[in-house]
Amino acid sequence: MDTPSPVDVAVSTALDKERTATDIESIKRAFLNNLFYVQGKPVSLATQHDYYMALAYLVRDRMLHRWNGTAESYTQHRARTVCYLSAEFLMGPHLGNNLINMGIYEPVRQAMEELGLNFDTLLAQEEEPGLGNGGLGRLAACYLDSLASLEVPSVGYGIRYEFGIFEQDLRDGWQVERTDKWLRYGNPWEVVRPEWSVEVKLGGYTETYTDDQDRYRVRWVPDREVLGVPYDTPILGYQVNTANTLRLWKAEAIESFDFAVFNQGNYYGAVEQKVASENISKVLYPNDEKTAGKQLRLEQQFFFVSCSLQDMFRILKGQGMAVEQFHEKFAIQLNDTHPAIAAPELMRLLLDEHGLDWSLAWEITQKTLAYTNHTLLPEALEKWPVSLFGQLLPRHLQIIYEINNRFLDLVRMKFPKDAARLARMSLIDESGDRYVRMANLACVSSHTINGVAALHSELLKETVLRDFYELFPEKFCNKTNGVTPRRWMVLSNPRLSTLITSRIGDRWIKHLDELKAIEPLADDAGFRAEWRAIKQSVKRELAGRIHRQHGILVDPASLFDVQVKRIHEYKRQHLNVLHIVTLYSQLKQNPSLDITPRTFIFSGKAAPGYHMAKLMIKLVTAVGDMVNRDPDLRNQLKVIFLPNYNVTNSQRIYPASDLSEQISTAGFEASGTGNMKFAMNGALTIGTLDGANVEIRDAVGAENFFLFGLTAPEVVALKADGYDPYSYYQRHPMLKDAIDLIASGHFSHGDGDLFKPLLDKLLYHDPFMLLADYQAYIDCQETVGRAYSDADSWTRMAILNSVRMGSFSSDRSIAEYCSDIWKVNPFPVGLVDYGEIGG
Ligand code: F55
Repeated sequence: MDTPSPVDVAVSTALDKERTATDIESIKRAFLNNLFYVQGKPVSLATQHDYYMALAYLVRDRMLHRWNGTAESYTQHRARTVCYLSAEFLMGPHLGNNLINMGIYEPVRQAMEELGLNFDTLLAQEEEPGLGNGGLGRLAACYLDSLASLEVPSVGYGIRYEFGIFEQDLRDGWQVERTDKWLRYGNPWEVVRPEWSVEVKLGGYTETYTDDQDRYRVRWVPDREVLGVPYDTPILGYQVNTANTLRLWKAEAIESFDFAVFNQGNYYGAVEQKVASENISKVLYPNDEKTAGKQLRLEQQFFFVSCSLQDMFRILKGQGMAVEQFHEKFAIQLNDTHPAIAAPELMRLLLDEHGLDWSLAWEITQKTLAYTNHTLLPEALEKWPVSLFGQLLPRHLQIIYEINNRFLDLVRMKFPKDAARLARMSLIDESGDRYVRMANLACVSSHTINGVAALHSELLKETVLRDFYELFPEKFCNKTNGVTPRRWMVLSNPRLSTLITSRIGDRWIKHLDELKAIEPLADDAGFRAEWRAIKQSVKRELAGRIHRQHGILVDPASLFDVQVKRIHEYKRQHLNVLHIVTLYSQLKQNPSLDITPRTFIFSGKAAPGYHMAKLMIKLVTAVGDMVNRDPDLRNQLKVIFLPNYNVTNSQRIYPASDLSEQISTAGFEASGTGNMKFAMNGALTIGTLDGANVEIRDAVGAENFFLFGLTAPEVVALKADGYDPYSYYQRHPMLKDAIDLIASGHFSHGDGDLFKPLLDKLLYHDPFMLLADYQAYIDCQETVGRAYSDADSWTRMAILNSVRMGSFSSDRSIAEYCSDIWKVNPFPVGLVDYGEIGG
């Protein structure tokens, strides 16, 4: 513990102990105080949301002690800091998570119940910050939790989108989007820091000049500037004093710029500029795994990167450190290429603003940056038209050209007379219209490049980044993804967590490997019965919700067969549908057939412009409409599409699942993280050898995993051979039946055209090889059905899945990033106990 300074003592006596106490009576008093004085409502007029706000503020008060102490301690000791740069942070609701990590979940629940309030209703009031599309954004959120829990100094830097990922409604079975107005009723978790605002330049031109030491210099003369205002959210570690920061930038107009126009008498022009500036942080682009290629998107990327780097220089200076020490103070991780503009921006700041020479600036840049790749899909590899890039960031384009010249010299030395290689590796694509290639830029500018699962990291080296691997083999490594057990077990599955803790204590929450100690209990009939009872009760709860919200009755004893994730052809939700239609046909042809009763649950958003994905949603809902109402099926099949998949809803789904669908075409899903959340909660996986499925299967045991389908090399080989999907349709009668039934209009009120685009693509192109994997999938699902009918053996497998998932904690991933990439150590924060000193 740090020795308290006189100021500490002075502050501590001024601190209000009412704002730190965590006993039940103090919590109740603080709650009623906040309701009255912060929320400004008497009890008689308060809504559930007012109660939520009063509660959130008392929790925030109790975090500030740690947050301030952490900031003070890092500053004092100039701690080496990880900066995680990400265009997305899919945090999910904060309240429950903060209560868990602070260790006050139970007293707070009790205090609320004693006041006659329903605690779960209060938790449900929070509008989740959905500032991400899916896996990549949620991974960033899990990593912040682990960084704080491992006591690693770190800042998450991103954009405070006014509108996060759209909300999804279903109308007539089709997706319709609504804007996500998450800030409508205020955000109690953030603190705005206007004093640390920074200015960001855009557009204009560059000019050269000689400085007072007669050195040749470049100056960027922008044609507009915007203000970046930081909004900070504390990120509490689990049962430690560390509270790190998520710093999100909001774009605002710079007053002086407004006034310039205003003074010319152009009032509307001034307001227009204000609107244009604020547009930068207005809305999250909803395209998962596909680049938009829009100028505003590049503006967003540059905006948050420039703000963040300028912030780092401010911190460096504030701690009395030299610009030359930048890479000693900070390790920057690029979450995919969205922040890759950090390379030329850091170079510009070092060269133009801080006067370093090229070689030192480049050394610092390379020693600071590391790059994580999240996808092999070509449509997700970012590239910007050179013309657009040069108009918005003229100085950066110059710097990129210079990086490229020097880099291509290196390539020429290592691979003489290899023009094709040079053209592939250039930072500029010149094969047609000219583009800046962001992945190439990230590879050249980083000291380390990683994939997110073992298979993915290997495929990166063999395919999209092969040339870079041949040039820089030492830069490449793997960091298999992980997820935080605090949110994905303790918070979302309290009953299962309590059962585990009752047997092995609670150390597993921080050391997930220790779940292994439960393994012998898989053979204990009593333990299995308890496990099963918990699964049943969680399934009953979800069934109740489905009934209340969608009017559909599902049997909690049926097999809950679940596929929840973004809707994408490579993830193959339509393969799942083909299985459902096959079962449906079999039951219709033989109504006395007994199958394992199943409830198929789907959830997920489609990118608004991705028509095929939207048609896939319509297909699921259309099949559900027929299946759910058909008395012939004797309730053996139900198909539900749960709208608006988000963190909040997913927390109710994973714990209630029996079967986890991880059925992407092998070689296409970089890792997957939902696969981990399911398995931790005791769902068995049906899956391909794709992404992290491979490692999950190794961990839980092949005998506890339902494997099917082509392997990644087989997918490549079959494609090279000239894959003919139509021949599979002709050769497999059940497949033909299923496709013909959909094509007949059976699920679309006789409209045989509705699903034609989807079916034609399967029959004549099938880039994701559903038809090749169909029979293996059907056969494997039959094995699943039989396995589920032996409840005891199923439960045994479920337990083994869960307790063997130790290495998929994001704590393991982050520990590896820290030691192998960031070279940063934990820095425990000793808290001055203000309460004690204050007496
Ligand atoms: C979002 C926007 C663009 Cl322009 C491109 C990609 C994305 C995006 O959300 N990608 C994404 O989520 N990728 C996923 O990352 C996860 C975390 O590493 C992986 O588990 C998953 O396999 C991968 O698809």
